[in-house]
Amino acid sequence: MDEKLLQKLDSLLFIIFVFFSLAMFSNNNAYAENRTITIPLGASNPHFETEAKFWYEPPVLTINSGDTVTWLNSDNEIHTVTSGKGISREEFAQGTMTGTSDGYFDSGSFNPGHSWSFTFDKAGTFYYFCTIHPWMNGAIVVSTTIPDYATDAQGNEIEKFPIVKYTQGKEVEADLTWEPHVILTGEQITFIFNFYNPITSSSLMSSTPYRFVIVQNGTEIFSVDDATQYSGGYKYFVFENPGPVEFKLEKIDNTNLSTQFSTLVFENPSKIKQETPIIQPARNLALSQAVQIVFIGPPIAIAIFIIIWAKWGDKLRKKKSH
Ligand SMILES: [Cu+2]
Repeated sequence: MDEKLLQKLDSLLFIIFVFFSLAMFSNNNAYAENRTITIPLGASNPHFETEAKFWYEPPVLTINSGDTVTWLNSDNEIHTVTSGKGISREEFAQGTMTGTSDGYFDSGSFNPGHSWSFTFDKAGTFYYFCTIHPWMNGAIVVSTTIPDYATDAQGNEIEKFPIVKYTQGKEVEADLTWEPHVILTGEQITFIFNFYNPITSSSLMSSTPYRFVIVQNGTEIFSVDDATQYSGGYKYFVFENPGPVEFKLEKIDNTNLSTQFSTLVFENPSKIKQETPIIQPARNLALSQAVQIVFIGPPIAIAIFIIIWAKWGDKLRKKKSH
């Protein structure tokens, strides 16, 4: 092979390599991420002279549902990460020394150099503070991305409804569909199913007994014994909580035959607490900016004036002397 061809092959391989790396990278983004918040040096100091810009850095972190946040204590004091509302600096000045925890999460005390993690599976805005230094405030904003297609509990797209499944020994074919396909909390979902004989493809005789069960996060949340009418049946259900769910059709025809299906339930965006958290800075940054304008502004203006004067003034003077 001549050298030019080899070079072309090389660049082609490189392009393929880059393409696959990018594809893998974007794939990774579809899954839960790990995010870090640092408790900086000086975070325990409630006064303006602390070197910490914020008690928790970043003070407001936006993540996706399923992401894990790790708080790293880089200060030289013990701290906590406790959900709820701490106190403002004004309240601190007035002598208030306790925040109000809401019980969602609590790290307990953790030492300098140590960290604590929490996985957020609920969407919403969650404030937190340090119970030892309650002026330390932070917030996590958890958003949910709702796909426009249904998936199974593992996140694989369900390409066709009804979903066709068989009992273990292929004795019965069970077809299940639900509407709407993407399930949101608080919305009525209609389940429709039919039983068939897989060999003859004909419907099972009418009035086939079955049990319809819904399991969410390992807990049975709905169960009903019924019998089909004209080989099929339907059920309604409203989900209260987001998370993976399993639908089971059991005891088909009073036997141990069963099939199961799975999907994800998403938090209804209309029910998510939408709030833009405002966290006070540790240092009074507004003041220091004002100081910068007063003390740095005029000297810069004077310097610019001198430079212009030196350049143009010189020329003007030369012109006059000619
Ligand atoms: Cu603290």
